[in-house]
Amino acid sequence: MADFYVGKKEYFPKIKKIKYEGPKSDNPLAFKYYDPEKLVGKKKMKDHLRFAIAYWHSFCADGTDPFGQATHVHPWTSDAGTPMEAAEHKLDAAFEFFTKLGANFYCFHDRDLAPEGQTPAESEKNLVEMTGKAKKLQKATGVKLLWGTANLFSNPRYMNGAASNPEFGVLAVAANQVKAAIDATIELGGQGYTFWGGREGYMTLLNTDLKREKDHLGRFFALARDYARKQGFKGVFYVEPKPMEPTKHQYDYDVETVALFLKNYGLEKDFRMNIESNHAELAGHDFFHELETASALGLFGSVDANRGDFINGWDTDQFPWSVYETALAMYAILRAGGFTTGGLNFDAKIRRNSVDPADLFIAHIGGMDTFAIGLEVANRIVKDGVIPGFVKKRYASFNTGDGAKFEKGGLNFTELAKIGGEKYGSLGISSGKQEYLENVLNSYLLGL
Ligand code: XLS
Ligand code: NI
Ligand code: NI
Repeated sequence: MADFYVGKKEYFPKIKKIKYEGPKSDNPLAFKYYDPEKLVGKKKMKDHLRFAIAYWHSFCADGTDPFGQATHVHPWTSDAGTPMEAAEHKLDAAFEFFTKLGANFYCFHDRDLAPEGQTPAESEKNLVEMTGKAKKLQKATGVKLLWGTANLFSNPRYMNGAASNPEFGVLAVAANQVKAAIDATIELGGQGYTFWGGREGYMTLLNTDLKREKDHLGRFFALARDYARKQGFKGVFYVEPKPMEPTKHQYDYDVETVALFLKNYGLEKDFRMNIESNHAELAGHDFFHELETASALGLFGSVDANRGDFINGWDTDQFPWSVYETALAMYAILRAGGFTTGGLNFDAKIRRNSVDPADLFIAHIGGMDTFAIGLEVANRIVKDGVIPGFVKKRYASFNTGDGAKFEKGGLNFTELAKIGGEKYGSLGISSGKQEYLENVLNSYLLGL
């Protein structure tokens, strides 16, 4: 990876390459725990964590919220010029940021990278042009595309959904857009392509044919997959579950719901989950639960790394900060075999009132350190073996004898019930040891 990239203009002139300085450093612009080259188990930290930057939050958002105007005045957007020139400035700023921070990957929506034109053809032309420029910068810096996606929720035409829109024409326009976004992803060597169903859901069932909409969504995914494969796409498709917001109910509700959806429409071989911490919470789960569930179903893929707020019930998209959450998440990820095509994409935004240019760096540094701590703790959980060992022992009665027979399908229900009758009275009562296990986790965390 190039030390850092500076285009025609340096957008963060006061910030140099971010370095690892260790836990004793008080430099807000240094890593305290994320040491990219450090070996954790068999892999380097950077290869375990595969950090990616979300183009939309970091380079397109401007602090606007439903109650107020922009607060982040980015030099790359305020620089005068045509929309395409502005897109180029943004691209320069983004690659300067990726390389100064030392993030090896990024993710984008088509509309983040290139402005929408007057017609689908013009939009595609813009995207092709910007893809060419991004490809050059990827080559110059070594930064890679983790995944691409299409923004099928901002334009008013998608107000009733895109692939689940009640009007066929809108669905077809969405296909036109996704085709171009897939082409761009392939051109940039993207390792994945993501579908997040922003408005694929409903506001009220009074006006909705739920079955037809789901069928359309399933067919749309299958057609997009077939197209991408035909074009030579070797990466993974992700669905990113989220239960609501902006719709009242989103069809990609949570991991279990999406798993069934994928199976119903024959998508389970090509699709995996992109799990976002904040979305898990909105679905009434925690991050650990969603990761474990995906892993149990063989559908773990990638992660949108952020966090919600325990009090607020919306997608606050804050930067990861809870080391408990990241420790458990990394434990689930290690057990799932780690990332292959996926990674940790910071789908997180600095607060509206974080207006110093350095804040974008500080936020990501904090998120990266928080995940580095999580990785170290998860590695200790695995290495020390107390927690996984306890879990293994807890199920030991299924390892031999009738328990093993049951697992292998060697008992019918009458036989099983008969054993139950015989075993009654000789049952062991064993502790679940939750508090003990929580204390063990604490000892790893605090003993770092
Ligand atoms: C919104 C989603 C979105 C996806 C990409 O809540 O997290 O940002 O990650 O479309
Ligand atoms: Ni996301
Ligand atoms: Ni989100």
